[in-house]
Amino acid sequence: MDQSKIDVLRAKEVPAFGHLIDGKQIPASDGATMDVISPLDGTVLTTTAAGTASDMEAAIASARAAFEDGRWAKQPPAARKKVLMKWADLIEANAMELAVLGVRDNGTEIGMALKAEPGSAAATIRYYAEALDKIYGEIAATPSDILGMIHKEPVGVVGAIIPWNFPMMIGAWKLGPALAMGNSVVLKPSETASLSLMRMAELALEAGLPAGVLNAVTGEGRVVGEALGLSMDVDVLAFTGSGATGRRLMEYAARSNMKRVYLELGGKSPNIVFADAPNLDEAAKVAAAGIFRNAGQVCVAGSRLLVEASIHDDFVAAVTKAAEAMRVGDPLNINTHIGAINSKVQLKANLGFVDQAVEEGGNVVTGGTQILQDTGGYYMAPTIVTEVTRVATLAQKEVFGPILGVTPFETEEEAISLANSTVYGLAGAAWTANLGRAHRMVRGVRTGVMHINTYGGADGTVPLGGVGQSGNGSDKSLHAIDKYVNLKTAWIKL
Ligand code: TXE
Repeated sequence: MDQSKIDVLRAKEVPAFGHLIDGKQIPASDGATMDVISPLDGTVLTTTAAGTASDMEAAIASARAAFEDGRWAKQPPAARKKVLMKWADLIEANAMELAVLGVRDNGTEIGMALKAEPGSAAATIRYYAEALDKIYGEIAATPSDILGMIHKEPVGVVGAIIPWNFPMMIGAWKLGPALAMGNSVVLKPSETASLSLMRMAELALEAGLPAGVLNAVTGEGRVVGEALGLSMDVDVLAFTGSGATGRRLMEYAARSNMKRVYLELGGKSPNIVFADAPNLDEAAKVAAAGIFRNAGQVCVAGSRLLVEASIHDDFVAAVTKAAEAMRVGDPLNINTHIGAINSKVQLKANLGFVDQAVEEGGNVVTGGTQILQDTGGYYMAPTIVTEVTRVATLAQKEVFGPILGVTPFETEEEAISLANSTVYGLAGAAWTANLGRAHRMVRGVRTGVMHINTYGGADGTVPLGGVGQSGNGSDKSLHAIDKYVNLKTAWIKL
């Protein structure tokens, strides 16, 4: 990474963003805008359109019209593939510009942002572009006078509601398979991090995606998000965000057209370290990175450290050392390990979790405070709290910040029972050199992704989906395609 190039990009003025509807950038119908506050220094970066319900309805109508006339869905697979491949190339060609824009908006450290945002988004779009002409229907095992065929058809209009922590990556997880299968999409980016995703959507048009196939509307979740959720003309909602909003989306679906709702709702993922881990030093460093990168604003963050009691004190000391060695600060400095907290609201919530942990008997070993106040931005020291009980708030509620709670265990059974004692089930890890134990942990922990002797890094070839209140349906891999197709049976008498 070239610091001077980043510095040039960070000095650029950011233009005001409008919605993207029917291939055009347009303002909100009532002209209203929202300030975009940069978490780096608390200043106003630019404005976006503060969408109204009627803006959202216009975007949905445009997506519906595009779907019905087949301008995308009826293109030959090879043609759709070409456009999506070109889009991936354009994202890559503009990677640094997109990454810097995104970081100024959401605060992720640039090293991670570059890889996880344009890097991963381009790879995801390319993966589904390459896959789309290899997805076949089926012929059923019927009596000889019947032909039973199973077609995979696009569902129609997909509403994709995206959070602020990795807008481009998570956006691509929905857009890639939805567009590859011929659907139209209406995007609703987060109000606190929309810019890079809006720019990425514009690049899709540049790549040749027909107008109307991808529309994007900014604004408050309770206004434009609700209008998307309640629409009679949206067939699928694909969402990543909080449980509270996920619940609302299910209600919206029930109150409107019973659209399919796929939810990825974060977690309270356990990172379980046994005394027989192959390399405890490595485990400590990875445990720190697994919670503190992107300031803990990661759905799969290893936010609960469960440690075998016999190594508890030494291991906590090693994770603390690793955490204290991580540099917190300006996310656009290439030497920064931990960037900014996305918003003032989120920072306040994090600090509230620390207070509550202390009230509940937790011991703050390091961090626990806001730092770098003189920048005007939102920064927090990586925080480790020990003596966190099974039922403590820190063991039960998703924080989505740089706070690690530590709980000791004595036996494998107790580790599994602790791991499974939340309503969530998104990710997790176990560190052990015992092969049998490793497999027992994979089977025993109720979760979508279980790592062994590592944490994070699972790429686009494998699914990411939650169980319990972490959600349903998977992003990534070929399995994600199922969310964006209908199976249609043709039963033919020969
Ligand atoms: O989430 P919201 P927020 C968790 C994390 C975090 C908490 C709050 O614990 O602390 O959620 O974050 C849109 N109808 N995660 O407030 O509100 C909203 O505009 C339709 C975990 O940012 O769920 C945004 O685009 N849409 C997580 C998106 O929902 C609505 C990532 C997410 O915002 C809406 C982010 C409504 N009524 C937060 N209300 C993960 N799983 O990785 C809001 N939205």
